[in-house]
Amino acid sequence: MASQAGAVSLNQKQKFMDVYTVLKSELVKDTLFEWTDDSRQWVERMLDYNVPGGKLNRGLAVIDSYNLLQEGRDLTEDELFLASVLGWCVEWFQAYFLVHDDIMDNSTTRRGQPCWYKLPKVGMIAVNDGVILRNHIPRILKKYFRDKPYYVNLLDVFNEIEFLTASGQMIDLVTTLQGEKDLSKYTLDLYRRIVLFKTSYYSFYLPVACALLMAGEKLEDHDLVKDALIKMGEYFQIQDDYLDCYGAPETIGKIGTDIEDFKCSWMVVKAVEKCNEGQRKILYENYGMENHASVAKVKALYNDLDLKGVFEEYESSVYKKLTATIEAHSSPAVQAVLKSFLSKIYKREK
Ligand code: DMA
Ligand code: MG
Ligand code: MG
Ligand code: MG
Repeated sequence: MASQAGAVSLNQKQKFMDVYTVLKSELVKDTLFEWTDDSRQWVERMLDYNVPGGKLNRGLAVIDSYNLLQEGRDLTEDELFLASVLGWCVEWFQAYFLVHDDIMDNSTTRRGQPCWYKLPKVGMIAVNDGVILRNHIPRILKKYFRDKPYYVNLLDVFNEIEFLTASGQMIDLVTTLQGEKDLSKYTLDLYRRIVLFKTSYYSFYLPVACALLMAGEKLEDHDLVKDALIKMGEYFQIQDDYLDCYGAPETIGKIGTDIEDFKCSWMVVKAVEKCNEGQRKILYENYGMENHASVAKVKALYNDLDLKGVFEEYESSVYKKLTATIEAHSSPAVQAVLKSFLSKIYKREK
């Protein structure tokens, strides 16, 4: 059962999906609430639409990391099930943030289908659905982990990372408030601060933190692992920003909105850094505009500045740096966890 770093078999994915089905059917029978056929159907449809349709990287990373931390020892069925449950908690967490993120970013598609709030029957009910998604996590954790010595630590890590992620979303959104529409505030420092909080903690640190807790470890003893994961999170969000502009919507499953939304994206940070006076004027006049012509002008400017080339250079240099950081790590198991993450995202196209 111990798998190669980075390799998740189809069988493993299917087993993981089976756990989703179990969790879903338990949640719609949760005796704390008085269910009707309608409410049960709503939640079931909402979960199927928003929880399992992504790449499942974060969820599977919990199992993969736990596995690697056991250094080749085969997992028991019980361990595999519990690690899968934690993996799904991370996926539920992500679904909650994405449902709200798409409303706030005014997005149209996600994972190759309309965003949940875009469905005519859903609309702003999606706000409450997000809250329900978030509240499913403590329901699941209580059922499976209440007697574990690390139960309170699990609850705590989800709470703290929710706080950090929501704070990151806040600065991501608040910096776009138009006012004087000042692009000069969009520096690499501001960018890093947004990304650290909105993406790195939940996407990279949370899955490994879950695995560490389940393995009986104290999170305070793993600050170096956390640092390495957070650096990878920054690389991951830079890829997300690059793909927002240059990714194929059929592949990434979503249509980019960063230019229209006046986002502090890595692309615009680099553009501000590289442009001359004339180009700066074009950028200021067209960034953050809804119309196609303005978006096209910004994209043409990105091409003129060769941001594709800048990105490719960044990608190969960050890969080398991350590899060196990982290899400096003392524990082979931890190295394997980190390498597995890096290999999954390096040169990703979706
Ligand atoms: C993603 O930022 C961050 C969270 C917490 C969902 P984003 O808006 O760039 O993500 P996406 O491109 O997937 O909408
Ligand atoms: Mg978004
Ligand atoms: Mg967003
Ligand atoms: Mg994005």
